[in-house]
Amino acid sequence: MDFEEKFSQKKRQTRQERKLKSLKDRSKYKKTDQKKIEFEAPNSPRGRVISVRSEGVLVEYKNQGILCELKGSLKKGRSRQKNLVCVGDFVFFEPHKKIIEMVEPRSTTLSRAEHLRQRKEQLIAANVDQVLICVSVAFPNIKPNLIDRYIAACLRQKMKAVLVINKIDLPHEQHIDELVAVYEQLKIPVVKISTMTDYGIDDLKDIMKGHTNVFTGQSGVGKTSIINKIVQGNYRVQEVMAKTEKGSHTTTASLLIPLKSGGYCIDTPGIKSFGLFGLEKKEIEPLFIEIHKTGKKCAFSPCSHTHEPDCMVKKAVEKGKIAWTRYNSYLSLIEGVKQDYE
Ligand SMILES: Nc1nc2c(ncn2[C@@H]2O[C@H](COP(=O)(O)OP(=O)(O)O)[C@@H](O)[C@H]2O)c(=O)[nH]1
Ligand SMILES: [Mg+2]
Ligand SMILES: [Zn+2]
Repeated sequence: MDFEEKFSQKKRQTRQERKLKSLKDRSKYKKTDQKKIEFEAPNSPRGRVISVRSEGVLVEYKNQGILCELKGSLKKGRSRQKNLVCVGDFVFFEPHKKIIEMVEPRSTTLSRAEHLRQRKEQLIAANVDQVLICVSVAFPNIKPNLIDRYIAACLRQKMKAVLVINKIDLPHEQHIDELVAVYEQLKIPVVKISTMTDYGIDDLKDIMKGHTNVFTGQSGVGKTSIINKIVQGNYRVQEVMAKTEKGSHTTTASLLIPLKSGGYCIDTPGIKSFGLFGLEKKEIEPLFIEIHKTGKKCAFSPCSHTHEPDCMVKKAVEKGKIAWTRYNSYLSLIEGVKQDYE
């Protein structure tokens, strides 16, 4: 076979490969199409929920905010959710009566449960692809347990997690670098910022670009202040009360705000606790990727990494290879499930 022949054979091959690939791609499209038509979209306009208020549901449609009511029959349906509609939802509404007829199936949800026994799930935001887990170096202090629960929730829903460490301008006692190393090892992007000095704000803007981002974290960490910086907005920031050094809840309802660079961000009220709704014991370990990986080498299988002998996870924690804060967070979820299911 001379060079010419070889060359044309190669060309044919790649052409065939390409054809095969496009065929495969097309079948993929078909699947998603099928997924999309699993629900029957009404002929009415489709908007996105900006905020849920006591007066009604504010829906964005063609750059306008329309205050809608929820259709009565939607309210009657049995639901495992405490709230039927939440920020980020895509909804179909009747434009004259301004009534929401249908909530589009959600691609992702950020939700919480007060505790695992709670029957209803509280939806925080829907159709979000990136969760910005906000903490501050001081006032309030960092709670690794809360960070890890958010990360677990992100993995469960296949949303991206980003750790945002705010108030870097303040003197801080906590070992921030250690914390950063723990999460960077887990391949979670970490950004250190300050809304006071603007440190890191541009990096955060880049990370947010094109995504539907939700800001979560304790009250007082600076979520609303960060959003004000990013969108040059003027949303109400809380005053820190001198006595308790804790803020009052200023952000009372979640709010969806469009970004100039494309995408959205959602502000949420601070929460005190974050439980994963309907979490089962067997789900927990894979949500802690380093524990899951190390756990494959344990003597017992399955190993809960709590009391079993020759547990490689416990050994790794003792050696400092797995952060004890992460192990603690894992234990706290296991403990929570135990109380409720055993
Ligand atoms: N020192 C410092 N204070 C900040 C920073 N960002 C926000 N704050 C303050 O933190 C408090 C809480 O802010 P807020 O945005 O309401 O927090 P949220 O409850 O998470 O929305 C306010 O008093 C802000 O002025 C920062 O980068 N550095
Ligand atoms: Mg706020
Ligand atoms: Zn083990």
